[in-house]
Amino acid sequence: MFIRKRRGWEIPESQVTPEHLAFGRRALLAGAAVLAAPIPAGAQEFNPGVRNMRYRPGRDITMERNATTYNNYYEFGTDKGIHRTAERLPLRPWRVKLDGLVDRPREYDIDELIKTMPIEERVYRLRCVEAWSMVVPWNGFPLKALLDAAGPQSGAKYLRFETAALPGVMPGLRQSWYPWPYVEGCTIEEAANDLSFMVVGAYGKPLLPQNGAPLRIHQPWKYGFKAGKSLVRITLTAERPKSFWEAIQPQEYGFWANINPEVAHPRWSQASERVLGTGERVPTQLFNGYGEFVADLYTGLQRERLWA
Ligand SMILES: Nc1nc2c(c(=O)[nH]1)N[C@H]1C(S)=C(S)[C@@H](COP(=O)(O)O)O[C@H]1N2
Ligand SMILES: [Mo]
Repeated sequence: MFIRKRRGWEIPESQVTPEHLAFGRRALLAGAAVLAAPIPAGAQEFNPGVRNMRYRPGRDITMERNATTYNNYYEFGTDKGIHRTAERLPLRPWRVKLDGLVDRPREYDIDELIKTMPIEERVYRLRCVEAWSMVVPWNGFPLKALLDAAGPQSGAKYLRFETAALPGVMPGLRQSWYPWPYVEGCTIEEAANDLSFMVVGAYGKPLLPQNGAPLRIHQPWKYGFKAGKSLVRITLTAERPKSFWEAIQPQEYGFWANINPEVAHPRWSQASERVLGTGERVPTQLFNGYGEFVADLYTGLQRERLWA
């Protein structure tokens, strides 16, 4: 018989207390601290969804500690250790605007949005343009479900993703030479591809600020910088949006930014990647190994600069 192990967030409070008592005084104090700590918004009833087995990472899942302490989130600072600073991000209330060329523009409360979307778990690889990578079990919903709710109009060709810019809590915004807010984009065909995933959790728990809480996108066949964190607005447009990195350094970072080991960054090779937490270097795969699902999107676009 398969006995499903209860995970931490599923244990009712009534069972937690005796458990801590059994471990003695130190554990009791730790337990008391946990019970007294404010419960993160949305955490009480977080639904991690069921793992979608269609997408297999072919590698071990990265340790949660690595995925949550080695981050790129320039609004909080340009080094990888921004997780402490990112705790300042106020996650509730949080509103996400869906507008532009859609039949049903709407401003969602994040918890309303999560309740109405089909939540599942996807174990995806993430490959940063800086040549490191990780494998994360994300919880979220297909972007396609949100598109369907919005009703794209026939003129809608692109999606523009705008992320939060809160000067009071994001020290990085003082670096005023950067074109804040962080904006990303993709075509409507890419957005409708089943791999395009809106992330609200990771490792079965609500997403942490450093990973882009409460809502970020992930398109695993593209370099990580396409994955806008802490989204506040999604706009359907007729024109191709200009992304943050494209605005800063167009020779190095393009709109499409599909992963290709044979196309080097102007300053380094993309042939291999360092796997976080393992000390391993592995070859990078075309489309990060997701070609069977996405290569079709790019037929007839050979004249475009498809690779970062
Ligand atoms: N708003 C915002 N989103 C962002 C970034 C950022 O600096 N700001 N960095 C990007 C980059 S370069 C990467 S590799 C991924 C990293 O996601 P992770 O920290 O969850 O691994 O987030 C992307 N999304
Ligand atoms: Mo990145």
